[in-house]
Amino acid sequence: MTAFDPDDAATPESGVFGLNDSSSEAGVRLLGAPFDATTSYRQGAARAPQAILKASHQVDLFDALMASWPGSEGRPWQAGIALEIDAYIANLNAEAAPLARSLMASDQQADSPQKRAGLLARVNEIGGEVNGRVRCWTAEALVKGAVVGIVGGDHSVPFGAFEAASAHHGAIGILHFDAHADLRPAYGGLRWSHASIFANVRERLPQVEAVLSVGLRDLGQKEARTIAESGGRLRAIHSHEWAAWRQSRADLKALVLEHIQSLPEKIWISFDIDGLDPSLCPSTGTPVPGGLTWDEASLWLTVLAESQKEIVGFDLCEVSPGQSDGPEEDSWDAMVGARLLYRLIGLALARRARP
Ligand SMILES: [Mn+2]
Repeated sequence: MTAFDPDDAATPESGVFGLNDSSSEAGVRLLGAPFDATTSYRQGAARAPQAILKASHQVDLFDALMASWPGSEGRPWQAGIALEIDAYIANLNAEAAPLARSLMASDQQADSPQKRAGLLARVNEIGGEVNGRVRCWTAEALVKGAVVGIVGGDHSVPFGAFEAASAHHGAIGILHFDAHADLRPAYGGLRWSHASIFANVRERLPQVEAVLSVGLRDLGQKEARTIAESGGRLRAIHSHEWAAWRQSRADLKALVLEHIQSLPEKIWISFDIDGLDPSLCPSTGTPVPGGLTWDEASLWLTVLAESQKEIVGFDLCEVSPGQSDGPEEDSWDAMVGARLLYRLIGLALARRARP
């Protein structure tokens, strides 16, 4: 058998990034959570883990940007990377998605309150079950010393990972890229909605000492007030503020560093792909104009890599391969997602917990 050549083309049957690492040996463990029942506009994120797996075969395993990061050699694949797509969560999604659809589509006057309450209770129960699966998986991977990442799914899925990471590490901060603040309590009655994940963090996870949300540009009035009244626990860099810095030719790197330095020493990165410009994620569930360019997102990751912060894990959510994505068709959204995923992995490896 010949040695693995990272410059070779990936074989179609190979694992994520063309590797064939088993979960038990891989230094980096990824959980694919194919769940998008709580998306409020268009679905598709449940197909992201599979689409990103396929697109990852096109990613070059050497990354010159990452080669310049301290603690990284630009070759994250050497640590071993394994992606496990949770079939049980896929089954939960198959049950919950039509229930959530009918809740959102139904005529609130025509449907009996009992019927709605029953549907809602079941969808909320399933959301709780997804959280439990993700929490247990993450806790186990952390105990084994692996670098952990969650591949959504919609932005409801990483809540269990936040729980596990904060239980394992104590105080953490979350660096959150998103067009949305996700601070709506029980959006549409859905307690574990993708629009509610940081409302749930705020209420239920006191160990999360700070959340910095970057790229916000679609925000409810109450969400803005929640941020303003959080006493600095919730922070935001709105897309228009970022654009103003960009236009004024401010030193973006210095501004990014200043914000990162103000976060706790241990950081989880929660990346909703719609934080990026929609040209990079045209099929995502709730696209909004504005946002970060690819190179600006890479600047954030570079400053983090150069900082002294520890990255305790990450998630990548709301990538949607799009409606037209047939088995033969490649997805641009998934291609962007796979490349971002590789950089998140490289960052977490460079800034991982030191024993
Ligand atoms: Mn979003």
